[in-house]
Amino acid sequence: MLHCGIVGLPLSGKSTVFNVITRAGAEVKPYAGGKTDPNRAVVEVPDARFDRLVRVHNPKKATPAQVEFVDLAGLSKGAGKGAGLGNSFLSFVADADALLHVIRCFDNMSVEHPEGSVDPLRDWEILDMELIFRDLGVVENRLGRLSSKKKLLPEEDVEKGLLERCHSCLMDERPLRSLDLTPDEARSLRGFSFVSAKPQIMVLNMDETQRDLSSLPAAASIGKRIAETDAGAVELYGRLEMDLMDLSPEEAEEFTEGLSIEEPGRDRLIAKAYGTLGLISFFTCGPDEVRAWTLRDGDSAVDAAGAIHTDLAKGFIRAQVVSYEDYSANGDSFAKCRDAGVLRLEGKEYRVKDGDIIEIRFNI
Ligand SMILES: Nc1nc2c(ncn2[C@@H]2O[C@H](COP(=O)(O)OP(=O)(O)O)[C@@H](O)[C@H]2O)c(=O)[nH]1
Ligand SMILES: [Mg+2]
Repeated sequence: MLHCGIVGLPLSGKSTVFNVITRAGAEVKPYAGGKTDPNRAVVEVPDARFDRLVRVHNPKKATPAQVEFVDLAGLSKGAGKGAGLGNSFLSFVADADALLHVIRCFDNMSVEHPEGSVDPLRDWEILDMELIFRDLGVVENRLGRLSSKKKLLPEEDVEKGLLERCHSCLMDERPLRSLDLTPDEARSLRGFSFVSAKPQIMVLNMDETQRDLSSLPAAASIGKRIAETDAGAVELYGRLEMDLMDLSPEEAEEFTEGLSIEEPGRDRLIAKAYGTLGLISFFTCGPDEVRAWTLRDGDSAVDAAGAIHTDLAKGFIRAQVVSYEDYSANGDSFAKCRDAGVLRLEGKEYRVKDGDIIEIRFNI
């Protein structure tokens, strides 16, 4: 299952945000240190299309798309060069498919700040730089190895060129996510698990005394930074939303009066995570099960088969595909879609689209 790692400085509210998203009740505490095992929890992704498919097919089993969230230990300055918990922390980050980066905006005197003051922009940069340092280490290591070889294979030559591009990007203090890579190039770099290449969402963790972004310290520069970044940004009242989970809707309304909360932070974050993280869903429908499966945008029909079962990927012949819109407009039936000429037979290379209804033909 794809999973989203929650990163940030110690005491930025990572476990709080984790609880808001997962309702898992992880420990939240006003001091840093202690437990370093990550908290993990799986959440269902809200999707109206899925809900409708379940109503129509009334299957024995309904399995919505799921994403796992992992609450990682805090990252401190120097981690990218191996200081402190650096290495073990970064190996967890490298495992994640995407990152939710929590930035402390709340100004709560009783919670210490590892850098001594509340400064969202500085914290944003600290974390970005740690990720960049870590990747730089990986790139230099591999480039060193390649250059010590007498003769490079053609594919190693291509790899070297690509890694040199990565190197100059990182030396400019830019994350690898900002590189303009072809899907093939991106795929060939996947094995390195570059942490600065991972899709990232910034979570601005605010206090209920802060009405919106404009009441933050250095609001203008934060706004500018958000506009410049390729990462999405979500404003969240972390602690407030966590406390709201225990209240009735009426009580909750009283609490949130005057704050710019339209939709619960939980739904906003999950939807945003799914979209910004470049995830898409395809569906399989039948009387036994209606299921939403998660892929990365850009994945192929074989990846879709592999998500269902490795055997389906191995014995893949063709995929029968119809878009959700065509499917629902044609009686929610493959037979009717075929009659209407909207059912397609696609090969291995087909790039799956969000909302595709798919049936894999395979032979093993
Ligand atoms: N005032 C306020 N306090 C918060 C907020 N989010 C977290 N905290 C407090 O900050 C402390 C650290 O939170 P925690 O989620 O454990 O941070 P972590 O170390 O990043 O996992 C706890 O005492 C939280 O109650 C917030 O939005 N507002
Ligand atoms: Mg924590």
